[in-house]
Amino acid sequence: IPARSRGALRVSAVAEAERTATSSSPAPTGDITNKLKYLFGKEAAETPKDAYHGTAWSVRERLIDSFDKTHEHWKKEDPKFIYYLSAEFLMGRSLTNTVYNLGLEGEYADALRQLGYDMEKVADAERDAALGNGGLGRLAACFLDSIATLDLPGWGYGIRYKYGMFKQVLKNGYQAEQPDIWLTSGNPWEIRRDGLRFEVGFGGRVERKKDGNKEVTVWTPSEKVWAQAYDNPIPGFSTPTTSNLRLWDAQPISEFDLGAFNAGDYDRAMLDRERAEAISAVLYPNDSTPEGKELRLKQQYFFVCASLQDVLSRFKATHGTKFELLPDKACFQLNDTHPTIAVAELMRLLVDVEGLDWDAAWTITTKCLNYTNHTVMPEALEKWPVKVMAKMLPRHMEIIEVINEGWTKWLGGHLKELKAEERAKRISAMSIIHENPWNKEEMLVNMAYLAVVGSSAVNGVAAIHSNIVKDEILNDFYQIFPSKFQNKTNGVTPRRWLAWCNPELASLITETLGSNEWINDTEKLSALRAHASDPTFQKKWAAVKHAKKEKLAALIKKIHGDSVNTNALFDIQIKRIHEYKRQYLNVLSIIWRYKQLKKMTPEQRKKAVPRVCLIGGKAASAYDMAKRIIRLVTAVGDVINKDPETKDLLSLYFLPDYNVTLAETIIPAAELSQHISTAGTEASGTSNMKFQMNGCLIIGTWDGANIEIAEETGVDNVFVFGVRADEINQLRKERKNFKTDPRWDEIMKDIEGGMFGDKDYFKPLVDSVNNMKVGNDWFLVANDFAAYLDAQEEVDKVYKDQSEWLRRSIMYTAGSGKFSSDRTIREYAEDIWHVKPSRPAA
Ligand code: 475
Repeated sequence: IPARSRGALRVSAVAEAERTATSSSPAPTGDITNKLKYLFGKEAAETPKDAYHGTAWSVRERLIDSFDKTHEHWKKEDPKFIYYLSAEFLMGRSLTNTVYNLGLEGEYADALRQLGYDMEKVADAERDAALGNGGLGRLAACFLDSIATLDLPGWGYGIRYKYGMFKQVLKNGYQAEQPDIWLTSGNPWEIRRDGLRFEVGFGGRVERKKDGNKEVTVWTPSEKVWAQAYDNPIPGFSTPTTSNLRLWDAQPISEFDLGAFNAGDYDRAMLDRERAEAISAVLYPNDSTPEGKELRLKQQYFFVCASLQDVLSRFKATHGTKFELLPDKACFQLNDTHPTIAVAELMRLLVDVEGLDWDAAWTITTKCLNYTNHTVMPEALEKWPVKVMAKMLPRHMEIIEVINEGWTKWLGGHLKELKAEERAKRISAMSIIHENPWNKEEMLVNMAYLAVVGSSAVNGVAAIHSNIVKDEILNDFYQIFPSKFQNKTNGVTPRRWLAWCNPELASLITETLGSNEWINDTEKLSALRAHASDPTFQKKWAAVKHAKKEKLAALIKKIHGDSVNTNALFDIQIKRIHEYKRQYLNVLSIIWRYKQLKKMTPEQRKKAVPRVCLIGGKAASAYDMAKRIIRLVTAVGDVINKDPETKDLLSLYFLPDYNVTLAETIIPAAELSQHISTAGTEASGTSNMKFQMNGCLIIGTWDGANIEIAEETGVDNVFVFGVRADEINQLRKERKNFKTDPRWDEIMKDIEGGMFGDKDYFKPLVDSVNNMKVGNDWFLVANDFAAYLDAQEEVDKVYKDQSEWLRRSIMYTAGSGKFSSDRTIREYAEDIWHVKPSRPAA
C-alpha cells in the first residue's frame, strides 16, 4: 500500500469507497486515456505531462459535478453569500489538492499506476497558477479552501491574468525576470462561462438628464470592454461543497475593425483588442508597495465593476429591486485597498443605474463592505491622483467627492466640541481627498480612508498589527469609530500545508491521535503534546523530517548540482525579498559563522553544528536594493560553498523562483525558519504558521503572528530576539548615537573590501545600514545584529541536544491548532460576514 493511502487518509478512503460504489463516473484509467485521445489526439500517455493532462481533465468532471450540486443547492436555499474581492489569488497547483480534497486519491493513484505512472511525478507536470505576489494573495487562496470546507456560501472574485507572477532566474547570481506563460497548454481547472460577461467602461463624460421630474446622472464611457467570466471550482475537504473562484478576462467589444483592415491599416484593426486585453494581461509584481500606474487602477476597477454587476444581477433574479435586502444576501471583503473602488461603484450601480436615492444606497453600501489591511508600510497605502481618477472614472470621482463632502460634514458635527482650529485640522487630516504632501499641486484620493468610511468592519491580520492599525495607521478613524476595528489573525489551510504536502507526517499524526479528524479540527493537534518527550515517538518524528530533508537535498542537487549534508541543520528563510524582512541580517550572520568556522581548529570544528542555509524569494523588478540583497546571498554562497574546509559545516544556497509548489517541498524539510522582520513591520506572516505546523522551530522577532505562535507553542520554545515594536521610533531617532558591534564593523569591512567580489554593487547596501546618521539603517539591522547572533548561538546549543530539539519540534505542531484558516474564516463569518454554513446533500 503506498504511504499516501494509509494513515492520514483513512477516513477519506472510506468516503471514497462509498462514493465509488454509487458513482456513475467512469473508471479513471479508461477516462484518462479517453481524455488524452479526444482532447489531445494522443493514443497513450507517453510522458508525465500527457498523464497529467489526461488525469486533470478527468478529475475536472468530478469537480464540475460537485460544483453543480453545490450551486443548485445554494440557489434553492438562497443563503447570504460572502464575496472575497481580491486582485490576487496565489493558488499554486490544483491536481493533488483537488484529488485529495475530493477523496479521489486512491482511485486516481491506482489508475495512474496501471498506466505506469506515479501520482507525484504526474502532479509535478502541472504549472503553478501564480496570480499573486505573496502573502495577501496566498492568504486569499487559503481562505477559499476554508470557505468551501466549512460549507460557507462564498466565492472569490478576481482577475484572470494571462501572465502571473514572473519567473525568477539567476544570471551570474543576479535576478532576472521572465514572463510566466502559464495558460499555453490550456487550463483544466477553469470553465469559461460562455455568454456570462459584463460591460466595463472607462473615461468619457458625465451628464445630468431629466427623467420625468427626476434628475438622473448618465455616464457615457469613451472606452468599453467585456469582462468575460471564468469559473475555477474550489473543492472543500471532506464535504460535498465545491465553491467558486470567478476570474474575469478582459476582451474587446468589437472583435476586429474590418474597415481599418480593408483600408490596409492592420495595426489599427487590432488596436481595440490589444487595449482591452492589456487590462488582464499582467499581474503587477509588487508586494507591499503600490504601483501608481493607470493600468493598475484600470485592473482594479475592471474586476470590481464586473463582480458587483454579477452579484447584483443574481440578486435581482431572485429579489427584484428590493435592494434593502442586499445586506442580508451579500457581503464583500476587500482584500487590502486594491478593490476599494467598490465603494464608489456600488453607489453608482445603486443610484445611477437602479435609481435608489443617495442615502438609501449609502446605507446599503456601507452594510455590505468590509476592509482588511495587510501592511503597515506607509508607502503601500494606495493613493490615486484625483486627475488620474477623474479622467479614467469621472463618475466615480464625483461620487467620491460627494461621499467626502458628506463624511467631512458629518465629522464636523461629530467633533463640534472641539475648538474650530483643532476641528478643522482633524477634518483635513481625515479627508478622503487630500493634498499630496510631496507635491502641493496634486490632490490624492486616499483609498484606505475611502475603505474605512465605506465599510462596516476594518481589520488587521494579527493581534499586534491590528493594534498598530488602531493606534497608528488609522488612529484618527479608530477614535471616531472604535467598534468598526477588529482583529482577525491570519491562518493557513492545514490541507495543503500539512496533510497534502507532508503525507508522512500526517500519517504519523493520524496514527498517534487515532483518527484524521485533526485535518478539519486542528485544535486536536494539541494532543501531540503528551508525546513530545517520548523517545519512541521522537524517533519516528525525526525519521519523517529526515526523509523530507533528503527530498529537499535532491532538489538542491538538481538546481545547483551540489550534494548538501542532510545531517546538517536545515535553516530556511523564504519570502519576498524586502529590506523590512531583513534577509540581509541573515546573510550577515552567515558571513560571521563562516569566519568563525575558518578560525577553528579541526577539533573545534568537530563540535560545530553543521548548517545548510537556504534563502528564496523574489524581488520586485524595480526594487533595486532587494536585488542587491539577492546578489549578496549568491555571492556569499559562491565563496563558502566552494571552501573544502568548511563546506560540510556550512553552505548557503539561493533557491530561485520561489513559489507555492517549491514551498510545499521546502517547508516540510525545514528545521529552523527565519521570521526576522524589524518589530512592527510584518503585519502577520503566514509562512511562519506553515513552518510551525510542520514542526519547524522559529527564530524570530516579536512581530506579526510570531507573537501568537510563540504564545501557542510556549515562548521558551521559540528563539526570540531583538528590539520590540514600541522601541522602534525612539531608536530611529537615536541612530547617530548608536555604537555598532565590533563583529558588525568587521563584516562591513569584508564586504566593502571585496571579500565576496562585486564591491561597487554592494556599496549602497553597506551604506544603507552603516552610516549611523539620522534616517539610516531604517530597519535597524545593526541594532539587532548582536542579539541575533546570540539567538543563533542558542539555536546551535539546542540542536546539539536532539531530544530537546525534537521535543520542541513536536510542541510546534501541537501548538499550531489556532493557525488553521478554518479558525480565521469562522471568526470572519461570525463577527463580520454573518454568513452561515449551507451544505448540499452528498
Ligand atoms: C503581509 N501585498 C504579511 C500577508 O495578511 C501578511 C501590497 C500592495 C500591492 C501588492 N501586494 C501587496 C501586501 O501588502 C501583502 O502581501 N502583505 C502581506 O499580507 C497576509 O501575512 O505580513 O506582508
